[in-house]
Amino acid sequence: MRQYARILTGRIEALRVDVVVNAANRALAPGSGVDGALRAAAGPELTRLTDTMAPIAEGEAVMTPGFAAMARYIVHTAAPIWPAPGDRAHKIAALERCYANAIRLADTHDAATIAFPCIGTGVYGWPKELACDTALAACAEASAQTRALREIVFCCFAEADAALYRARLERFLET
Ligand code: AR6
Repeated sequence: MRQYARILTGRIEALRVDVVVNAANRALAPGSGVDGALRAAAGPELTRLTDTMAPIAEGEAVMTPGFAAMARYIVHTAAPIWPAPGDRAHKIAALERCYANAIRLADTHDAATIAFPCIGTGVYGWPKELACDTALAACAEASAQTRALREIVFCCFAEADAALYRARLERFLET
């Protein structure tokens, strides 16, 4: 995945990429964090459309246009809520599907670049290390089967999150 991965610190709604991924909820209802920022950037047409697409399953990914946002498309996916009751392995598998399904969907729309936030690590309460390991493993596996995709951006809100991704990506590539 070395040729694919770029780690940066910043706001995901400011990135000019083919696809940005939204850390949504299953109801695709307007929220805070990444979701609030992307909806503000895209404008009201986005929520009018997502209202017709909900609900989605945990780990499912659905695509909309970016509307007024910088990105061409927005992929909406919902992580499990980490502190909610439920099996740990099932939650990890669902977070893996968030990444894998987003990559597959982007690739089938000929996207060359996709940007992910640290899905699940805000309102949904995932431990950052576990969420990072899950993201990297899922993206490495899914990106081995893509046709159009050239770059995966891990867009971290905080510099500490970017440092975590950099350290883990290095270790991940050594194994
Ligand atoms: N750009 C990049 N990263 C951001 C931004 C931004 N503009 N804003 C926050 N982050 P969250 P979740 C980081 O809560 O945990 C919403 O209300 C943030 O610091 O956006 O999957 C939805 O509607 C954190 O590291 O997503 C759902 O109900 C990461 O992005 C629920 O929250 C994810 O934080 C989803 O929770």
